[in-house]
Amino acid sequence: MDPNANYAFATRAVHAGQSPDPTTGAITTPVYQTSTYAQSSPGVFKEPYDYSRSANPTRTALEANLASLEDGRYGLCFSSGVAAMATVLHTLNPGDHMILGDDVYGGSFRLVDKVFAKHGIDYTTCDLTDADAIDRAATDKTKLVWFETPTNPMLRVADIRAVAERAHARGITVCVDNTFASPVLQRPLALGADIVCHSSTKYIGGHADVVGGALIVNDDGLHEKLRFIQNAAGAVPGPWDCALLLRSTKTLPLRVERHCDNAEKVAAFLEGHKRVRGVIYPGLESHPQRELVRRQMCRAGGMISAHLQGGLEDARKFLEALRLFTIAESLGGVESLVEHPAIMTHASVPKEQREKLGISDTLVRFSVGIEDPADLLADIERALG
Ligand code: P1T
Repeated sequence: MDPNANYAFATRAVHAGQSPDPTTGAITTPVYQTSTYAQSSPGVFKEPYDYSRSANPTRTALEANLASLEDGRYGLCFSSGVAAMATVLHTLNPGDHMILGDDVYGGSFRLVDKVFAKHGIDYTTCDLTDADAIDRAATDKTKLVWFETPTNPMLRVADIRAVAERAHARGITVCVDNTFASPVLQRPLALGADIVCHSSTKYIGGHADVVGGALIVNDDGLHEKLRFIQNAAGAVPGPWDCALLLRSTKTLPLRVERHCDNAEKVAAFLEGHKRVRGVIYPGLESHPQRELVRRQMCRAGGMISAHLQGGLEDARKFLEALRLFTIAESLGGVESLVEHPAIMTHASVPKEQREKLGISDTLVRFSVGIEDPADLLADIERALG
């Protein structure tokens, strides 16, 4: 790969961060299964490799690859998505305040509410589909705004550029969790965000076999701070997981296109079904931020939420009756999954907050895989029946 060429996304997905191994010419980046590295004299080593918590060549390749896909300068990889988030939160000091999107993954909310709040980080949750909410929630102590778009599980969409403008006017750092969109569909750094976060467990990994996280930034100072915490707090991924993720990113654009194709069909089918009360999918004309979705995302992604008719028992029966969609937490893999946010992924969000957001007993969330769409539709049709 020519380091000076301006390659397109799909080319960078295959090649960025990776070149034939200098010792053997191996095409695939080796799994550097080592915890440490020989030093020729104390403190003399092949920079930056002195110890694998600080740096490992397989991780270096993945970090460069993800940075390239997010149009960023620096990538940092972690052992999970919440470990990546914790690293950002560690940049805050006791007494600081943060704004948290009101609809985020339950585990992200729990990390702020149950772990960092205890260490003196104050927070306010906000519906950031209205960027002016920043002006209402910010105080002179606010240092960070953290949000997802599209959100988990209500698939609401925030205007990244507008939020970043409001936040930057007050000197607030902006972090976008881009897990649901993936860098194929949306690049938050180009829209003004300072940090992009991923649970690489999801679309980036794509095969339900790795738990991982990533941060991508452009700013040198921010990168240094996060790199310091990555090493000091130590939530790093092992080289095998990095190798699996490097394999996965090569097919990321192909997979995400197919997830979108299939989700469009499933959403349209659900929207026309009498047993479904409402469908939330950013690609439907009925989505309240459809115009913004067109502006900000290439396509609408593979996630769908739907309110079913009836009550909790009807939702439970539907989920149990599905045969291709497996009931499981997580998303973004090649296989279709389905889950019940109120009982599963968002159980740690207080009931009143869930009700306010619309995470009811009849809400189900689909992660549409890359199977044949006719089989997926037949499965849903039969289970609804
Ligand atoms: O599970 P982990 O890799 O730690 O990632 C946490 C996380 C962060 N951000 C978003 C938007 C997420 O959806 C998640 C994890 N979510 C699920 C497991 C789920 O089923 O929603």
